[in-house]
Amino acid sequence: MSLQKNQTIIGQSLPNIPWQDRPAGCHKVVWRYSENPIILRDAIPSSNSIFNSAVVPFNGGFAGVFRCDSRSRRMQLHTGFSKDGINWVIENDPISFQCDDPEIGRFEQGYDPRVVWIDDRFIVTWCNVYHGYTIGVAYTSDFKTYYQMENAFVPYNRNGVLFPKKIRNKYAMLNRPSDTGHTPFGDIFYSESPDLIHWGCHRHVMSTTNGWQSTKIGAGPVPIETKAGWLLIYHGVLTSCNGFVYSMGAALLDIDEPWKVLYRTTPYLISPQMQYECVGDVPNVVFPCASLFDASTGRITIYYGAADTVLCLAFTHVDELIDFIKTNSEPWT
Ligand code: BMA
Repeated sequence: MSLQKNQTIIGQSLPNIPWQDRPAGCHKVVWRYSENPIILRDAIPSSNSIFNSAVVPFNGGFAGVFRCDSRSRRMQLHTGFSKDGINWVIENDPISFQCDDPEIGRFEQGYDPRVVWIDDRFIVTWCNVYHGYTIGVAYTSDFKTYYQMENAFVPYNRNGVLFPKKIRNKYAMLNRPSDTGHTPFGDIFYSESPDLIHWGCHRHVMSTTNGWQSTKIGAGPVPIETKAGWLLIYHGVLTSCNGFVYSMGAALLDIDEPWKVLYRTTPYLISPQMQYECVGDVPNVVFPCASLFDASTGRITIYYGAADTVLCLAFTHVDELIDFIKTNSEPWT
């Protein structure tokens, strides 16, 4: 892999991105960290499991919002900090959101967070329980105090993922209309908002297709702006005779009108094959919720939950991934 000056990603440099080169003999476009998992299920005293989580560069190191299911199996969000993006200190107490409206601020459960820097603050979105699953929205500047805003949609909705900048002068969010339970369907939609409160102008983005993405799909990490379009890493689900199987794929979306899909992978990038992905509280789950990138070298590091139990890392290079998406985008035959 080349570490020469790269200009494909439109964004910041991150020279201290957590990174491991592709192992000798590996030909995969996305490869796993050899020391996976990076966070074990009982990393804090209160946790049953720590998995689908979101990280961002912060103060020369990294900060994140972590999904920690407690030992009473309540789904909660916790803050974490790290110097290197690999070794994390996660706070034992869950995030306590400040909210002007007690009706909205009465936290029941929350899971699958995403975090993005937009304009002047970090915005957190997550799957929030409010008479059913919907998308919670909050902001913070220091990962100490979090201010909760209105839920983006009425239930049921999951996988709310903001773009890192306004599109058509509006905040833009990918999301996945859903249902009460272990939803056996789901396409990705795009919605816009002038103020992060009122959402509309909904557009259909992608449907399920075949194989690993035949049951439902959902946006993963915050999309990365590139010269080839928005790079979206997403999860897809297959229903096997043994239950759901969650894998990871990627797509390129039009920069100006991101509901237009330019290319998407027919094969998966990672499917559950390692023991820590196949064995856990929910077997056979690879669920990406965050990525870091270093624009000057094109390196991308993906954070994904494995088997609803632990947190893992995988790596790729933007040019190789874009090339892979473009050349593996043919319809299933
Ligand atoms: C989805 C979400 C994810 C989870 C996955 C597999 O519906 O709840 O948090 O990883 O199911 O259980």
